[in-house]
Amino acid sequence: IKVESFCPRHHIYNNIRMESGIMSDKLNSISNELLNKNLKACSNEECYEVIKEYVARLEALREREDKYLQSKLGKKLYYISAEFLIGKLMSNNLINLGVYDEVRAELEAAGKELAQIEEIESEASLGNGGLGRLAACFLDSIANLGLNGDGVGLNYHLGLFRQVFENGRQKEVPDYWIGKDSWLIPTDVSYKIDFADFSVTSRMYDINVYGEKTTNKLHLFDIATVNEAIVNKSGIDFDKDDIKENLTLFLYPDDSDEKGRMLRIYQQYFMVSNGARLILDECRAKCEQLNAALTDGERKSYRNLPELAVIQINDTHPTMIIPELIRLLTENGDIDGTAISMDEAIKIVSASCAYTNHTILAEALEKWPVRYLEKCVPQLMPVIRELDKRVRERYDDSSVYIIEERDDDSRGLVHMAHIDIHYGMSVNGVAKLHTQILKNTELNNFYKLYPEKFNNKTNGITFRRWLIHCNHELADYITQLIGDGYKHDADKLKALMSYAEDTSVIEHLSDIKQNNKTALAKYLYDKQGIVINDNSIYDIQVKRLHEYKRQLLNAFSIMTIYFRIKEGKLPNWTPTTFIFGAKAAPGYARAKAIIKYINEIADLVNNDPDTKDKLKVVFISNYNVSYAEKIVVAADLSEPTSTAGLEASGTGNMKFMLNGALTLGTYDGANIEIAECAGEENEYIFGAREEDIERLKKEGYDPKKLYEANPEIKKVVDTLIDGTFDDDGAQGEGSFAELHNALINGTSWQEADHYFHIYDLPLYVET
Ligand code: 26Q
Repeated sequence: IKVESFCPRHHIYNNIRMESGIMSDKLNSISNELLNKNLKACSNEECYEVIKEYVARLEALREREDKYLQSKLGKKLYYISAEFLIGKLMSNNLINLGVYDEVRAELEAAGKELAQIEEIESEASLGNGGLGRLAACFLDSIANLGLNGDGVGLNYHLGLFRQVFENGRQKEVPDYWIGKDSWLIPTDVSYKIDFADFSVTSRMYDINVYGEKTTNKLHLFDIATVNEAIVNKSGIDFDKDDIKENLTLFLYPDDSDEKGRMLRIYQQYFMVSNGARLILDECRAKCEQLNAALTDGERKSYRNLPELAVIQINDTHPTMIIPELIRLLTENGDIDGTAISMDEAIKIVSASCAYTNHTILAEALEKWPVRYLEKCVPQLMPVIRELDKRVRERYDDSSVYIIEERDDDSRGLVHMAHIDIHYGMSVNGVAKLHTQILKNTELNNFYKLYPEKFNNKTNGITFRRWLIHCNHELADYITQLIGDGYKHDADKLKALMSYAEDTSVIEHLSDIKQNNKTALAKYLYDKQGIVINDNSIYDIQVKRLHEYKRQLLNAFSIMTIYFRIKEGKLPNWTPTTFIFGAKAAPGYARAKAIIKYINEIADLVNNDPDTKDKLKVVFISNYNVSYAEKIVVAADLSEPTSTAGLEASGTGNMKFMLNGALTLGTYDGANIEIAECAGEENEYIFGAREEDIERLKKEGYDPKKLYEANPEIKKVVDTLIDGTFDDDGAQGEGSFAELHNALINGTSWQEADHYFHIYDLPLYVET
């Protein structure tokens, strides 16, 4: 039976599922069995263990509907990705298994709080940002749609670095996440993977991905010889020499800046070679099962791979799976031992692979020196050369070749994306504008060759994590209003439109927002000792730190507001808390300078008696998925401010909008489609559009002129160099001066204000 409990503070009914009228006793019986004590007597750590065991038992007992068992024999998606930014899993697993309310109720009855128990779980930060989080969201959605699809990736021992601030500057510390609290399940699957001078033995670990009716897997490959002791204690440096010890030690913290290349190739090959073998083994197993009921002429084999598997290549990081599959098929032949020719292998693999592009930033497009590949994985080079040769035979245009000839010691560069486009069946961008740009400019030469391959798949987010899990109050209230069908069909949220003018509903929604704001204030205080006023507007920008995302624009705008308040020009200013969260790639000096600059601004405005009650700037350290879950629900304003044309999609923008924040952003990526869906009145669009940027570039953009003509801009931008802030004594030649120079004068390798901060600043401030 369903019981509703009324929560007077939140004026909300909570649905609690009870069985036979008595509170469920499932956790309690497990704790008695496992730990020999009542749930009440368990510590939070023990409760966590009990919940994990409960989930494992639910999984073991799950009824397998015939439909889903059948689908496992059919075509399967392999989403192969160097990153899966899955975050914490406990609560999501409970939600997806449909037992969240029941577990929470039993814990509450035993005097335990689920939120406290969540703190026990270490977060799996196996991704840098959007690309890795997208992969994790897709896995959740695939499972919940009841589709047959698994993830394939690497089991990094250390996730993305943990960020701490020292004197306002980012410092990276290692993030060990694997412990007894992790959801990894060792499997028997193991392969011998060959590199040029040595081999390693892999082991596959699985993480279950629960859908409403089916369970899929995230397969993460690892080796037993990784040595965590080689990590330099004071930071994230480690001994790069012995691949056997460091192969899966670290997730590369480079979000588009190139670094640590050789090891990156070892990692990529290790991932794809394991993935390719797993895919072929599963294909063989399916063929054997299917063939039992088929006659001679109908028998399935590797030649039927495109009917049985589709391999989605998440950016170019797993691209080597194409030559690796071709190599395995041509070297080992078909299931029955018959030979597979190069022509046939290319045809089979090309019809099975699809590629997603996530960026047009030139520095993020992978090009590997032939010399590196020859040194790490020489077995792939003959295949890559063959693929290149075929392209050269068919096309004159050297811009579409796979191997770019060079006169240096690289012996040529392999353009990974070119392999995907020529030898895959689909190329997709991640938002309408991004796909348009791929077709019309960035990949236009390829679009002309293969128009039929290009398509758009605008990104999305899983509602289960980004609404139901992170905003229980809102989810419960929506359920009260429109039922819970939206939990598996997001379109059903449209039913809320009938309440658009209902003031009591609107009031209730703002009460929920207020509760989330208060909860965030408390969390920030408990976690980082930060005090914020929960009656202020929360204006939030959380994402990786990158010049194109333009956190610096936000910083300049805050300084503009600061000066205007000081000059008495903003008498009716509503107190606002600006919250930043962002990690910078460790080698990305400018991004790190921007973090320091924002921390300096915080120091200034938070302590100035003229502004401290009106402006508060907070840079939370170590922004990650768990933080995001608490932040997006509390935001009044979201700030996706990228230079138009450069944010392929963005997905944070969707999380904020879903949880009722307004948006102040550029006409870029998925912001455009969000405005189309949610109404332009809910999205405050500012600044140059993509076509304006193109025009400005053609006409010749001169930021120095704009800066000199506008005293307010000049004053703000000059805070980088005029002594307003301490750049650790480096005045005039430190990291702030470098930022200033890059904006106003440019450098030998980049024109001034490459990301159009100065042009957009007044438009942004006004909006
Ligand atoms: C490349 C070479 C060597 C080492 C690292 C890398 C590397 C690592 C991570 C390159 C790129 C990334 C991550 C890219 C990323 O997160 N892109 C984002 O993808 C999202 C999902 O599609 C989009 O919403 C964002 O707009 C896009 O920036």
